Amino acid sequence: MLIKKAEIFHLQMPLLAPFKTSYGEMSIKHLCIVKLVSEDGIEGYGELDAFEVPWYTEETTETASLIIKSHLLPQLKGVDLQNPNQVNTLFKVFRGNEMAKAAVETAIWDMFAKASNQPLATFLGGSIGDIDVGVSIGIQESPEILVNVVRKYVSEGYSRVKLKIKPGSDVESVKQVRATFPNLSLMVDANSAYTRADIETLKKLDKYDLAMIEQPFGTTDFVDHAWLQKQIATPVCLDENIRSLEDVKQAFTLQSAKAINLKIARVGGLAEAIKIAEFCFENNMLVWCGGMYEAGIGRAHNIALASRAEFTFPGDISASNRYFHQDIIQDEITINNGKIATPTNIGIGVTVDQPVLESYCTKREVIVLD
Ligand code: OSB
Ligand code: MG
Repeated sequence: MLIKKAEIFHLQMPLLAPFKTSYGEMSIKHLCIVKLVSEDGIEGYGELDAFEVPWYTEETTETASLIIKSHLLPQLKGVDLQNPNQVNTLFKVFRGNEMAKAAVETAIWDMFAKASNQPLATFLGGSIGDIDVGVSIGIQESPEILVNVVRKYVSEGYSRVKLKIKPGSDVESVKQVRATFPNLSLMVDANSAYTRADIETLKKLDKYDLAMIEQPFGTTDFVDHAWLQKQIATPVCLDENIRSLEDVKQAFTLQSAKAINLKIARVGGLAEAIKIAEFCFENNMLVWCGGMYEAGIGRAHNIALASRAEFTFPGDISASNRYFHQDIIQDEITINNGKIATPTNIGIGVTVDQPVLESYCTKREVIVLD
């Protein structure tokens, strides 16, 4: 498969409600849609899920789109791809920039799935059926407001709830949510807001039967996370730390975590994500699909990945109506009994709504590879 043309759509999509984490608040999601076209006219779509501000990882929408244009697309010029796994290897000559790599690599998986006339889910080794999904809830003004927000999502059918926490907005919130929903599958995500000095708070959180505590400590730390995991029964889950299979092996060997939040964008694409899922499964680490406030293309890639058998814990994958007034795909993704159905059409299985895409578009670039 020879890639002949790329289009990058730069989008700004206002969120229905601002999302607050220990890093700060986001009210507009900046993203890019990467459309690739092969010599034979096959089209593939990928989503660049960096953010406007580099607080989650170093990349931003702007830096990543520059890397795509200046380095990743030129690397594909004249290469007759035989297999989508080749892309990960071709991009390994460039360090980091995982989100930029994933945006292009996922589009190529879409093209290969279409070329083989299969839905992406089965092409990736998953299956057509229903996947379990949960919701990630930002930091709220008070525990009482939080309880009401949780109630709304539980009534919509989400089968697991993740609460964002930070120092000062943690134990009391969890206590009240747990008291109101004694049987809810509940977890917390600190986005790296704690240190060893907070051990007493973390031990208090350990008492609320949480499914896991995500990324309490530093984004490159494996040692302190291992120190914490020895003292609490709640599984530690790593998110920001995990950029490759090597990072997962490090976490496993040092016993820094029992669970991995796997995001396609954070590990440079689907080939690396599948290797990580396989490693976790073989080594009894829980692996589940994380989210990046994706629009419809990124969500479709997540659904396809999460349809693999390793994914037994509900992913941070939401319905179309969760983040935006209107999504960029024609297909409506809905939650039924805590589940989302895998699309059955070939490739990512969803269709871009071009007028809606253009309504969010602030810049469009066309790159011809010849
Ligand atoms: O830490 O998992 C995270 C969103 C943006 C950046 C980081 C994270 C998140 C989420 C939201 O938790 C997950 C989602 O609903 O897409
Ligand atoms: Mg997280």
